[in-house]
Amino acid sequence: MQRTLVFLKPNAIQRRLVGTILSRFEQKGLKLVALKMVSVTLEQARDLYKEHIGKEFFNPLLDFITSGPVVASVFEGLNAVQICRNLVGNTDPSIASPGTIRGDYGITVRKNLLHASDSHESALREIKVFFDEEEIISYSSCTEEHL
Ligand code: IDP
Ligand code: MG
Repeated sequence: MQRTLVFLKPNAIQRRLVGTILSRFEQKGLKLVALKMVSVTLEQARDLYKEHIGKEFFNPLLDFITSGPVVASVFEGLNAVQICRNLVGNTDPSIASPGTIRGDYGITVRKNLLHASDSHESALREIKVFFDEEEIISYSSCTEEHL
């Protein structure tokens, strides 16, 4: 089983889309194993997005991510990283396919609603930015035999 970080950006919370967005991952069949609402520190934001240090959108991105509460979650399942990226859609919501979360609810790249890890390695690193190991809950779910 693979785990991935799904992180709802401040505008998803402001727009009251938390339940709507998290339900996409649940309905697909992924298992929620960690969840919390937090105010992201500048250090955490920098750590999460360190691959983008130096790009012109880096500082505005940090300003946005630290502008209000966010919701951080970990979903688990076979191929969870790729499945979540598929559900999230293109980075630019204006070209993301309808049916994806960004395609259905977003307009601009900066305010594209959420983050999902882009590889197994990124997921291992990014989950640690927000969660201690004991905050991630292992449990069996009665739906597993039906997926
Ligand atoms: P991803 O979120 O689809 O993985 P990345 O290329 O990793 O996309 O970029 C990280 C985040 O940085 C994006 O989700 C978006 O919020 C922001 N971003 C990326 N490219 C641009 C841009 O060209 N202008 C403004 N913000 C951008
Ligand atoms: Mg990325």
